Amino acid sequence: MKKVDHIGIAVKDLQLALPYYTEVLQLPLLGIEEVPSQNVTVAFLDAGNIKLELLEPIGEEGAVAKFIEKRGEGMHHIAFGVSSIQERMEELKAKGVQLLQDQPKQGAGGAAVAFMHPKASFGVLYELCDKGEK
Ligand code: CMX
Repeated sequence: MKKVDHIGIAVKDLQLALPYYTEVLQLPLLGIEEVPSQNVTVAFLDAGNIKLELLEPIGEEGAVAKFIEKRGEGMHHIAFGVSSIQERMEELKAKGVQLLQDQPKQGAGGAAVAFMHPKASFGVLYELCDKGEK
Protein backbone atom coordinates (compact mmCIF):
# COMPACT_ATOMS: atom_id res chain seq x y z
CA MET A 1 0.00 0.00 0.00
CA LYS A 2 2.04 2.93 -1.27
CA LYS A 3 -0.27 5.90 -0.77
CA VAL A 4 -3.80 6.95 0.10
CA ASP A 5 -5.59 7.99 -3.10
CA HIS A 6 -8.83 9.21 -1.57
CA ILE A 7 -11.16 9.14 1.41
CA GLY A 8 -14.80 8.25 0.77
CA ILE A 9 -17.50 10.19 2.63
CA ALA A 10 -21.15 9.11 2.51
CA VAL A 11 -23.69 11.93 2.05
CA LYS A 12 -27.46 11.83 1.59
CA ASP A 13 -27.56 14.57 -1.03
CA LEU A 14 -24.57 15.76 -3.06
CA GLN A 15 -26.15 19.07 -3.97
CA LEU A 16 -26.67 19.87 -0.28
CA ALA A 17 -23.19 18.73 0.79
CA LEU A 18 -21.11 20.15 -2.08
CA PRO A 19 -21.29 23.87 -1.18
CA TYR A 20 -19.75 23.09 2.22
CA TYR A 21 -16.72 21.55 0.51
CA THR A 22 -16.38 23.96 -2.42
CA GLU A 23 -17.43 27.26 -0.78
CA VAL A 24 -16.72 26.89 2.95
CA LEU A 25 -13.63 24.67 2.73
CA GLN A 26 -12.78 25.98 -0.77
CA LEU A 27 -11.70 22.63 -2.19
CA PRO A 28 -11.73 22.53 -6.00
CA LEU A 29 -14.38 20.21 -7.48
CA LEU A 30 -12.66 17.78 -9.86
CA GLY A 31 -15.79 16.15 -11.28
CA ILE A 32 -19.07 14.35 -10.68
CA GLU A 33 -19.74 10.85 -11.99
CA GLU A 34 -22.26 8.03 -11.70
CA VAL A 35 -20.76 4.69 -10.71
CA PRO A 36 -23.51 2.15 -11.51
CA SER A 37 -21.49 -0.87 -10.29
CA GLN A 38 -21.55 0.66 -6.79
CA ASN A 39 -25.02 2.31 -6.86
CA VAL A 40 -23.57 5.76 -6.19
CA THR A 41 -23.02 9.18 -7.70
CA VAL A 42 -19.64 10.51 -6.63
CA ALA A 43 -18.00 13.93 -6.52
CA PHE A 44 -14.22 14.19 -6.26
CA LEU A 45 -12.61 17.16 -4.51
CA ASP A 46 -8.95 18.10 -4.57
CA ALA A 47 -7.67 18.18 -0.99
CA GLY A 48 -4.04 18.74 -1.95
CA ASN A 49 -2.17 15.54 -1.21
CA ILE A 50 -5.28 13.33 -1.52
CA LYS A 51 -8.81 13.54 -2.87
CA LEU A 52 -12.11 13.43 -1.03
CA GLU A 53 -14.86 11.38 -2.67
CA LEU A 54 -18.40 12.31 -1.69
CA LEU A 55 -20.72 9.34 -2.21
CA GLU A 56 -24.46 9.82 -2.71
CA PRO A 57 -26.50 6.62 -2.95
CA ILE A 58 -28.52 5.85 -6.08
CA GLY A 59 -31.71 4.18 -4.88
CA GLU A 60 -32.16 2.27 -1.65
CA GLU A 61 -30.02 -0.76 -2.46
CA GLY A 62 -26.27 -0.72 -2.33
CA ALA A 63 -23.54 -0.38 0.24
CA VAL A 64 -23.71 3.40 0.74
CA ALA A 65 -27.51 3.57 1.09
CA LYS A 66 -27.30 0.82 3.70
CA PHE A 67 -24.39 2.55 5.45
CA ILE A 68 -26.30 5.87 5.75
CA GLU A 69 -29.45 4.11 6.94
CA LYS A 70 -27.51 2.29 9.66
CA ARG A 71 -24.79 4.75 10.65
CA GLY A 72 -25.76 8.12 9.15
CA GLU A 73 -23.60 10.35 6.96
CA GLY A 74 -19.84 10.42 7.43
CA MET A 75 -16.54 8.74 6.71
CA HIS A 76 -17.12 5.59 4.70
CA HIS A 77 -13.80 4.23 3.40
CA ILE A 78 -10.11 4.89 2.77
CA ALA A 79 -8.76 4.02 -0.68
CA PHE A 80 -5.17 3.01 -1.26
CA GLY A 81 -3.76 3.69 -4.71
CA VAL A 82 -2.11 0.49 -5.94
CA SER A 83 -0.64 -0.94 -9.11
CA SER A 84 -1.24 -4.54 -10.32
CA ILE A 85 -4.42 -4.83 -8.23
CA GLN A 86 -4.91 -8.53 -8.93
CA GLU A 87 -1.45 -9.28 -7.49
CA ARG A 88 -2.14 -7.11 -4.45
CA MET A 89 -5.41 -8.99 -3.92
CA GLU A 90 -3.64 -12.36 -4.13
CA GLU A 91 -1.03 -11.18 -1.61
CA LEU A 92 -3.72 -10.04 0.83
CA LYS A 93 -5.70 -13.28 0.41
CA ALA A 94 -2.54 -15.29 1.06
CA LYS A 95 -2.19 -13.32 4.32
CA GLY A 96 -5.73 -14.31 5.30
CA VAL A 97 -7.40 -10.93 4.64
CA GLN A 98 -11.09 -11.23 3.69
CA LEU A 99 -11.73 -9.43 0.40
CA LEU A 100 -15.25 -8.54 -0.64
CA GLN A 101 -14.82 -9.85 -4.19
CA ASP A 102 -12.58 -12.22 -6.14
CA GLN A 103 -12.22 -9.94 -9.15
CA PRO A 104 -11.79 -6.15 -9.22
CA LYS A 105 -14.84 -4.11 -10.29
CA GLN A 106 -14.92 -0.98 -12.39
CA GLY A 107 -15.03 2.06 -10.11
CA ALA A 108 -14.99 5.83 -10.61
CA GLY A 109 -12.80 7.11 -13.44
CA GLY A 110 -12.56 3.58 -14.89
CA ALA A 111 -10.25 2.47 -12.07
CA ALA A 112 -10.21 -1.20 -11.06
CA VAL A 113 -11.32 -1.40 -7.42
CA ALA A 114 -11.70 -4.00 -4.68
CA PHE A 115 -12.62 -3.78 -1.01
CA MET A 116 -11.42 -5.45 2.18
CA HIS A 117 -14.06 -6.37 4.75
CA PRO A 118 -14.04 -3.87 7.65
CA LYS A 119 -14.09 -6.79 10.06
CA ALA A 120 -10.71 -7.87 8.61
CA SER A 121 -9.26 -4.36 9.07
CA PHE A 122 -10.20 -3.45 12.62
CA GLY A 123 -13.39 -1.59 11.69
CA VAL A 124 -12.15 0.32 8.63
CA LEU A 125 -13.43 -0.33 5.10
CA TYR A 126 -10.34 -0.17 2.84
CA GLU A 127 -10.45 0.03 -0.94
CA LEU A 128 -7.70 -0.88 -3.39
CA CYS A 129 -7.81 1.45 -6.37
CA ASP A 130 -5.76 0.76 -9.52
CA LYS A 131 -5.76 3.46 -12.18
CA GLY A 132 -3.24 1.64 -14.32
CA GLU A 133 -0.46 4.01 -13.23
CA LYS A 134 3.01 2.60 -12.60
N1 CMX B 1 -16.84 1.14 7.51
C1 CMX B 1 -16.70 0.42 8.65
N2 CMX B 1 -17.55 -0.57 9.03
C2 CMX B 1 -18.59 -0.82 8.20
C3 CMX B 1 -18.80 -0.12 7.01
C4 CMX B 1 -17.88 0.90 6.68
N3 CMX B 1 -18.00 1.61 5.55
N4 CMX B 1 -19.91 -0.59 6.41
C5 CMX B 1 -20.38 -1.57 7.19
N5 CMX B 1 -19.59 -1.71 8.27
C6 CMX B 1 -19.76 -2.66 9.37
C7 CMX B 1 -21.14 -2.55 9.97
O1 CMX B 1 -21.20 -1.55 10.95
C8 CMX B 1 -21.35 -3.94 10.53
O2 CMX B 1 -20.70 -4.05 11.77
P1 CMX B 1 -21.43 -4.77 13.00
O3 CMX B 1 -21.61 -6.20 12.55
O4 CMX B 1 -20.48 -4.60 14.13
O5 CMX B 1 -22.74 -4.06 13.16
C9 CMX B 1 -20.63 -4.84 9.53
O6 CMX B 1 -19.67 -3.98 8.85
C10 CMX B 1 -21.57 -5.45 8.53
O7 CMX B 1 -22.30 -4.39 7.97
P2 CMX B 1 -23.77 -4.43 7.40
O8 CMX B 1 -24.43 -3.13 7.60
O9 CMX B 1 -24.47 -5.69 7.86
O10 CMX B 1 -23.54 -4.42 5.89
P3 CMX B 1 -23.16 -5.54 4.93
O11 CMX B 1 -22.49 -6.69 5.58
O12 CMX B 1 -24.36 -5.81 4.10
O13 CMX B 1 -22.10 -4.75 4.07
C11 CMX B 1 -19.90 -4.28 3.49
C12 CMX B 1 -20.92 -4.23 4.59
C13 CMX B 1 -18.64 -3.58 3.94
C14 CMX B 1 -19.63 -5.75 3.16
C15 CMX B 1 -20.52 -3.56 2.22
O14 CMX B 1 -20.76 -2.22 2.55
C16 CMX B 1 -19.64 -3.61 0.99
O15 CMX B 1 -19.66 -4.60 0.26
N6 CMX B 1 -18.82 -2.55 0.72
C17 CMX B 1 -17.93 -2.52 -0.42
C18 CMX B 1 -18.49 -1.75 -1.57
C19 CMX B 1 -18.75 -0.31 -1.22
O16 CMX B 1 -18.65 0.12 -0.08
N7 CMX B 1 -19.06 0.50 -2.27
C20 CMX B 1 -19.35 1.89 -2.09
C21 CMX B 1 -18.16 2.75 -2.44
C22 CMX B 1 -18.07 2.92 -3.93
C23 CMX B 1 -17.00 3.84 -4.47
O17 CMX B 1 -16.04 4.22 -3.78
O18 CMX B 1 -17.16 4.21 -5.65
